[in-house]
Amino acid sequence: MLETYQKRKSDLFLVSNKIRDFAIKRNDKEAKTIIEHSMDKIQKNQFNLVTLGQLKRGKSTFINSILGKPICYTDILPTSSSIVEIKNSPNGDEAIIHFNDNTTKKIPMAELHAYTTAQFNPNNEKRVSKAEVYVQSEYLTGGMTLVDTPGEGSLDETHNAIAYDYLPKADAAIFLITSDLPISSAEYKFLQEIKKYIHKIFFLLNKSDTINNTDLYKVLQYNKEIIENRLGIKDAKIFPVSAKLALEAKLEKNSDKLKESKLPNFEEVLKEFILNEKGKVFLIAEGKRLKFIIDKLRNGLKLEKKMVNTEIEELLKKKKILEEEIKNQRIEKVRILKDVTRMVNGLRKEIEQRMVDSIESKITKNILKFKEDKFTEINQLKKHSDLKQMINNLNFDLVEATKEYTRKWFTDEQEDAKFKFNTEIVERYTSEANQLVYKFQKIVSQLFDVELKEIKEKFFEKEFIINNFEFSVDSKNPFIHFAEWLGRTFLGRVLGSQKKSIKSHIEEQCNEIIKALPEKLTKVIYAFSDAIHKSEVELKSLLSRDIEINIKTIERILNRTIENMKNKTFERAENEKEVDGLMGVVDYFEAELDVINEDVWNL
Ligand SMILES: Nc1nc2c(ncn2[C@@H]2O[C@H](COP(=O)(O)OP(=O)(O)OP(=O)(O)O)[C@@H](O)[C@H]2O)c(=O)[nH]1
Ligand SMILES: [Mg+2]
Repeated sequence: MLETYQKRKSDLFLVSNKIRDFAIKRNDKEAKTIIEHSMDKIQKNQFNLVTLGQLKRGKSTFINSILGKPICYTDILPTSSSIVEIKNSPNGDEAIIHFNDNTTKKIPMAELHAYTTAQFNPNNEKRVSKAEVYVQSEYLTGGMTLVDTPGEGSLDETHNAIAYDYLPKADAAIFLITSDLPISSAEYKFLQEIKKYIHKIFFLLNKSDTINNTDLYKVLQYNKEIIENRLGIKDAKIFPVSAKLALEAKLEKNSDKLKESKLPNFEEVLKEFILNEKGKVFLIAEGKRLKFIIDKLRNGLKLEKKMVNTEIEELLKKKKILEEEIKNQRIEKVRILKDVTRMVNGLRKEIEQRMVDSIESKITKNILKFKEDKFTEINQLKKHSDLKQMINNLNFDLVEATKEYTRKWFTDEQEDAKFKFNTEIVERYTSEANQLVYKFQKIVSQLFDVELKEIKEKFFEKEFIINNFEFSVDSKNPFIHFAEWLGRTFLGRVLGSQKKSIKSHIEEQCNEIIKALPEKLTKVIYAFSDAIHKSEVELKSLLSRDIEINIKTIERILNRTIENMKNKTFERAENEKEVDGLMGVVDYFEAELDVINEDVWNL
């Protein structure tokens, strides 16, 4: 399936390329710009799938197992010391080293380890910033980049920073833990960080060959519980694998061993993900855009054919009429853009105010309820040991609960803002801009007595989100020393008085958080308002572009025809034949595109 998807993508790229050449030949700058933008997107449909984890979990081995060959250096000692980006190459293997001073150097693959490992490049004395490796693999076609990172938790602090710095560039992560150790607190902390940047995380329980199935199951359940309940990653899928066995199996072409490595189970899910979450939706959108360009090109040719058959005096007269309408169009365009600004400003004010107002009902109230629930729980506790256990989790629970309420507050507001922005602004002004475009087309249609296809393109679909929204709560844990104190003194104390001091501690913590909320959330509110403003700018530029493209396309065809006619060698019949020929070419492009679009739907 993945191969078919890659094939469709490259088909789409090839058709785009042909249409672009056509647009260039026709001197159609507007069509050329839209197609190039689209081609750029198809080509750059880059997806960075990054392996992450503490040191020695088998990240590099895993990458090799996926590729089926030993590309990344692996060792029993801390190894990987820089980022290695692995990309597709149809022309065999090669590697490019990037240095801190922005220079690059091509090297044979066999020398990769000399630049990217702590053993052969200690303290990064060669000043490497990253390595790019080109190999052929079905996973890497169509913009997929696999990224190997240095393990987190190395004594060499620079290694840790390298992996952290890469997080904003990652689209999805494969997080490796191992079967022989339950998730550690360092892993937990690293994951909390990763979660802020990366929406999709796959968990691999590597080295499954080192323990028996009963133990494997135990570790799996334990880790799942932590990832889901403590980290709040719902329905976490953890795949037990043995990267080592899988690599051996692929090299030996041993299918039983490959099955034993359990890698194929994960590969299936990974392929499905690449295809569905990234691919299909994207290809459908780009296919639609190309169809839209084809309609535009055909309209232009129809118009040109009519113009060729009109006398020059007549054409000049019509040009005058059009120029008048162009003036009107531009006045209307400015009016639409101004209206958008005014409406969005209003919406932003409304949303900012509402977000401030709802902190009380959506967050503060819930924190107070959390407090009351804890109090009830404490009142019911009968044993010192239960109390102690509860305190151990208290800080964590409070912080997580606050984050949850805040997240809910934010997503509610975001949903609402998105709805209002899309219905009250995007839809309304897209429709106004569309009408303006149609009006012009209609005038042209009537003026030249030619039927033009109405191009119904929804200009803009808005998804504004502030990326990686995360509300942080200070992680200082006042309950830890409290728990210690309790451990030392509970023998001599009465349970009741301990409960009382714990309650007042909770009270204090909750109050502190509630007090800090407005200031902390102001930043979130402004960032959100800013994201809406960015969407406004984007919307205006699209509306303006589409109105202008419509005007300019028709102006260009008209001017070119008039220029041609002034030329002594102008032959009406000759010109008409040429336009007919071009129309045939456009029909052919369309047929080709229809086949691809249908295949994409059926993927
Ligand atoms: N038994 C077993 N050993 C494995 C497996 N995967 C990796 N190893 C071993 O674990 C060690 C570390 O593997 P690497 O791939 O270098 O680990 P890494 O996470 O890339 O390490 P750093 O880059 O230093 O963070 C090597 O000795 C591997 O052979 C596995 O599935 N089973
Ligand atoms: Mg490594």
